[in-house]
Amino acid sequence: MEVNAENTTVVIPTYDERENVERMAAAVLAVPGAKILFVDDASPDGTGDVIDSIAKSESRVSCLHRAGKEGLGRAYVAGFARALEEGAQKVVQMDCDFSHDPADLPRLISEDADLVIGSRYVPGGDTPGWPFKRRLISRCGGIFIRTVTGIPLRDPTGGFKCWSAEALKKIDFKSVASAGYSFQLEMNHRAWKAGCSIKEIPIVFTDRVAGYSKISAGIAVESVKIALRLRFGKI
Ligand SMILES: Nc1nc2c(ncn2[C@@H]2O[C@H](COP(=O)(O)OP(=O)(O)O)[C@@H](O)[C@H]2O)c(=O)[nH]1
Ligand SMILES: [Mg+2]
Repeated sequence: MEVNAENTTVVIPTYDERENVERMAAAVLAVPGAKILFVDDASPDGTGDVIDSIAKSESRVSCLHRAGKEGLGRAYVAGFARALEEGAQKVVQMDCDFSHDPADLPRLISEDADLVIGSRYVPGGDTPGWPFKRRLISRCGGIFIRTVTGIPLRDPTGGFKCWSAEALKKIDFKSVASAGYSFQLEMNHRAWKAGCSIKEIPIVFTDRVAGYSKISAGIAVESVKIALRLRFGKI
C-alpha cells in the first residue's frame, strides 16, 4: 500500500533501545514522507547518541531528549506536543521494539478516523507466541476495562495508534493523569468521551527480539486504578 505521509509524525519513545533504533528508523523512513520523533529519556545505554547520529544525516529524523525516565505516558505527552508544534496533521504512536510492525504503518495512516487503533483483538489480529497466562491476563484486563468504564473497544490498552491533530487538540492530552502504560487507556477514554471517531484495525503483535521489556508488575495495578478512576469520575 502506498501512502503519502508528509503530514505524519511517528512518535517513538525509547528507553534502552540501542539495538533497535537504527533498524526502526530505516523501517519507518521507508514510508514516503513520514517523519520520526524519538523521545528518549536519557537511556543509560546511549540510545540518545545513536539517534542523534542518525538525525545528522537524515532530516526526517529528530530526537527529543528528556532528563530522565518518567514513564511512557509522560514521554508521549512531550512528543505529541512537539509533533503538533511542528505542524503534524497525523501523529502515530509506536514502540521501538518491533512488537508493532512498521509495515502496518501505511494501513494505520490511510484509515479515515480521529483515532485509529491497531487492535490485537479484532478478527485478523493476533498475539502469536504468548503463553496462556499472558493471554488470559490481557483478555481479562480488556473485559474488566470495558465493564468498568463502558469503553466500546476490543483492545483498549494497545499502543500502536494514529491520531488526527484535531482529536489530540480536542482532548487536552497534556492533562492526562497516567504517567505510565495506562496512558493508552486514559487517552482512548478521552477520545471516546469527546465523541471522536475511533476505528480498530487488526494488527499482529509479536514479542521483542532485541533488548529488554520495561513492563513491570505494577502495570496491571495501574490500569485497574485508572479504570476505576475513569469510572467514578475522578479524572
Ligand atoms: N522515553 C521512554 N520510553 C519508554 C519508557 N518506558 C518504556 N519506554 C519505551 O516504550 C516502548 C514500549 O516499552 P516495552 O519495554 O517494549 O514494553 P512492553 O512491550 O510492554 O514490554 C519501548 O519503545 C520502550 O523503549 C520510559 O519511561 N520513557
Ligand atoms: Mg515491547
